[in-house]
Amino acid sequence: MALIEFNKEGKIAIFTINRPDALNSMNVQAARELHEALVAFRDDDELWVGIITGAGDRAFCAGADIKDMLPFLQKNLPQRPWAMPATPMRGLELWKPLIAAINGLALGGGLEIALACDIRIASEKARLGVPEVTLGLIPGWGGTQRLPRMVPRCKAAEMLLTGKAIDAQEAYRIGLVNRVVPPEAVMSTAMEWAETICQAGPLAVRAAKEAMIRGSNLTLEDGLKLETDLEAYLMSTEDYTEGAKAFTEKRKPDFKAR
Ligand code: DAK
Repeated sequence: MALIEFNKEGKIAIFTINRPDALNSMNVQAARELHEALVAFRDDDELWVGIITGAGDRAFCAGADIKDMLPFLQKNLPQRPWAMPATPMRGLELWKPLIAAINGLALGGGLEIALACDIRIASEKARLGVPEVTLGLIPGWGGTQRLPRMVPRCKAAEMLLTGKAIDAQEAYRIGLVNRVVPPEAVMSTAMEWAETICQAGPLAVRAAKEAMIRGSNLTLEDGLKLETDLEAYLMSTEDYTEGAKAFTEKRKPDFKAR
């Protein structure tokens, strides 16, 4: 049985972490499967947007599997960091957009998966936190870096230093999630957002994500240069020709990701 289910609905890829008995915590095998599924998504021209969610109604993901992944990391870090499969959390560049459909607990590595997504839809029942310090560790899939870049620094410090989880409303209030919806609406809301993104030019969507993410590490001047380069590239695409033509012809564009 796959630990990461990979389903396709039109242009949308749905990845489901499938270890509900262990609150969808990520063991090494699940991390490998997530790597493989996301690489397949990246390389499939027919897939434009991805959604990551968790199986069952309790958890999105309760983090790294403490009994499996943490011993593996203890053995391999720091000499063999590459032993850990590359994912968008660390090591895998992915410009196609990802939506986290947070159907329940998002803790530790689970919250870090959500932080590596671009849009986060949370269930009213979700709780989000980085409890690693309570284990004597710090987050290792980017939590110490992405969280303070995403929410006010004092809230990031509160979460990272106490390890205490916050509820979905608090996560919304501090800008950690885009929407909070009833549990039964999490997946349908994520699908609606994905479908909306699929209406836009896919190459433009990817360029917007790339500009945003790479730009956040650049000076404003270098970021503006990156933006110009990406814009020049987009202007050379068939999709832009189609987008502008569709506007003048007062019809919906038929984008092809070319
Ligand atoms: N790992 C392994 N098993 C887990 C788990 C986890 N993270 N979370 C839950 N489970 C398992 C429980 O062991 C239990 O299994 P059985 O005993 O039934 O076999 C089952 O899921 C149900 O959980 P509970 O019985 O504990 O359920 P409760 O409702 O009582 O409690 C809970 C729910 C979420 C409060 C509790 O399960 C809990 O505290 N879980 C641990 C949460 C946590 O500490 N997460 C952070 C893990 S550390 C790195 C990359 C990533 C990371 C680090 C480095 N590098 C690339 C360097 C990430 C680190 C982490 O995420």
